[in-house]
Amino acid sequence: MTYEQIALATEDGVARIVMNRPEKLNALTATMSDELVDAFEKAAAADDVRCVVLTGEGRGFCAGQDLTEFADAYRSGQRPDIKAHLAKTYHRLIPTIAETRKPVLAAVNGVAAGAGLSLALACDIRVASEEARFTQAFVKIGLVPDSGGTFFLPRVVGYAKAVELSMTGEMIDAETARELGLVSRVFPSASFEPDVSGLAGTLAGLPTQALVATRDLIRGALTADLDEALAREADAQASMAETDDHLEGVTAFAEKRQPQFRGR
Ligand code: LHQ
Repeated sequence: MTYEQIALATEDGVARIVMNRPEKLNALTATMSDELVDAFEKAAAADDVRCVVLTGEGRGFCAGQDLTEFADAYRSGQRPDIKAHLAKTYHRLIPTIAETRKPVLAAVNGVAAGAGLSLALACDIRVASEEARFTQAFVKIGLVPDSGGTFFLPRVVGYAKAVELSMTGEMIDAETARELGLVSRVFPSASFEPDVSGLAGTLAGLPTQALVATRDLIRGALTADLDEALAREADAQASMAETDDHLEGVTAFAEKRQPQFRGR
């Protein structure tokens, strides 16, 4: 697939997926959604990719659904078939991101609104530029959060803040997002790209299978009881014990050197 609205480039084990409609703050079209699914699938399948970064070109991360996509229907007094649209777009894209078998880092360079915020929430780790802003914009157009917005946000910031942010649609800045745990780190805008590359490079150098299994376990444990969680940990640990990276980790420790993990 050739891309019109995104870009994908891989360097030093990091696949960088860039939403690229800067003049519209990277608002999501059906085309962009298809392209993002394709890019995440490609990055997940590539042996040389050990970390995926999702970011936006220009001053926006992603302004959510492109509201002009349905303009004709609204103008003619009809209503778009949103259920069909969700099935075609976000219900493929969000699980694809969330289930990528590589660590996924959202590098939120600018405003993230509505489904744009949901994209970031579906990633494993979120970092922001100090210029980033965040809003559950859905309520402002009389909609409920979709694209996983009701699933991930309470898991990330807790029930009370998730309800408040979703009901008010309040725009919050990067520092507030960090205080809420919505993003892990805020980087100065001047050093945003190198700071993101540094973190992505660190993730790409870690034992990839263990990172993905860790995410799976933590996500699963949110709805498991303790016995189930312990049983899943034991199964996953038995699998990790078979990996080359585990052997490398314990060997490097014994030899008092830095491990060279290969993601195998
Ligand atoms: C946009 C958009 C946009 C098109 C900025 N679309 N052009 C799922 C299924 C079905 C239906 C609906 O929704 C969903 C899920 C959702 O995502 S619902 C939420 C959709 N998103 C929004 O409601 C956010 C709308 N945008 C905004 O509120 C503002 O643009 C924000 C707060 C994001 C940024 O404000 P500013 O920094 O002041 O920028 P701006 O408003 O001037 O936008 C710059 C340009 O981007 C502008 O175009 P123009 O040609 O006038 O320069 C905007 O029209 C365009 N743009 N968001 N979602």
